[in-house]
Amino acid sequence: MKSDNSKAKLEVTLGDIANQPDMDAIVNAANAQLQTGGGVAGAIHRAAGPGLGDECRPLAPIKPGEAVITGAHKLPNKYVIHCLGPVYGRDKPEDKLLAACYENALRLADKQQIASLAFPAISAGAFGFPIEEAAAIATDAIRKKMPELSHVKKIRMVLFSESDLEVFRKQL
Ligand code: AR6
Repeated sequence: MKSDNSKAKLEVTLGDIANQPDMDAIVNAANAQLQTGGGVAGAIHRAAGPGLGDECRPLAPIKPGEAVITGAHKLPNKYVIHCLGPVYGRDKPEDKLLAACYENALRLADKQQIASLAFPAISAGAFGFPIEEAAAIATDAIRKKMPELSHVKKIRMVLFSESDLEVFRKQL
């Protein structure tokens, strides 16, 4: 499903964020230390190999809402943008911090002249965000940022289950 504006397009799909070979960059739902973990961070670091953790080490720690960019190592992409989402119920204001992840990732991508970027549902796993809230914040933040983007032409939300995909579809 696609939602158009004059410049960039937003689509949603079911899949694995570590297997998006047609995208220039993927976003990691990172931990503060930017190292491997469960969920998205585990999948990305496993596929990228240990070089990603090595490149990340001097960039850590990051704070909730922040984003940093690295190479993609053995992944089929050019870049990985690492975002630390807020922990639901702990990092406040969680809605603004989650929106900041999407805004900062898109700003970094555009600065790097990246044309296509895939996001997972940041904070909607181990960090406990209800998927409905996470989807509303993510799609709203992306849509607000889209008109400002010069280089990013394609934004993809990659969801890990049919039910999460359906929640995001309803937002579009
Ligand atoms: N591709 C796409 N989506 C995925 C994948 C995948 N391979 N794996 C899980 N998801 P999470 P968070 C979905 O926990 O909530 C880590 O351990 C998942 O179903 O990866 O931001 C880090 O080290 C959920 O909807 O990220 C951090 O400590 C969404 O991606 C912490 O978890 C995010 O789940 C970050 O927690």
